[in-house]
Amino acid sequence: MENKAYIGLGGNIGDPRSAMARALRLLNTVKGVAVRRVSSIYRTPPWGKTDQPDFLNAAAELETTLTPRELLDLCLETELALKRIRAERWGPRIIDIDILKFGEEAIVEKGLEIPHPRMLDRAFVLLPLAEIAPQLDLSGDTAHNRAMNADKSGIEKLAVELDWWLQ
Ligand code: GSY
Repeated sequence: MENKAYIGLGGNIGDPRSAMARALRLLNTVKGVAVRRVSSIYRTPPWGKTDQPDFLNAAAELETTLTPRELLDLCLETELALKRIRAERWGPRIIDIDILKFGEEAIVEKGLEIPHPRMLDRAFVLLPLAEIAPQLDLSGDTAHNRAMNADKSGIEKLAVELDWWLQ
């Protein structure tokens, strides 16, 4: 069965724009996964550990026949393929790929929580997500409303696109 899933992408080391584009290309090559919509890129101040470079963030809509766990494994494999090393928990990273929503599923398992438990208070997730799915329900309110009410200080929508389909 096809499900609609939303992922958040981000990074703040090296060339995060290129890493996010490569990640989407890799995901799109997998049988049972199709990238349907991709947001603009946002430059966002670091959240949590603040003494690190700004991040670039984006969101994408996927259609998939994978299970949530299979999609999670695929996201982790894709991070590894892009040489992500999981070092410091809130520290700098080449690429981060998080499942934000997966159909109407609510899952709390070891290593897999959907909807993403921390997205509602993070403008760097909500802004790109609301751009591609304004009416998406996020715990009883739309992504659009959640993004409108989020603290957007320091966030800038970039004029350049995430040209993920280009080689
Ligand atoms: O949770 C994803 C990694 N991350 C980010 C991020 O993607 N963007 C911003 N602005 N801050 C972040 N802090 C962490 S950890």
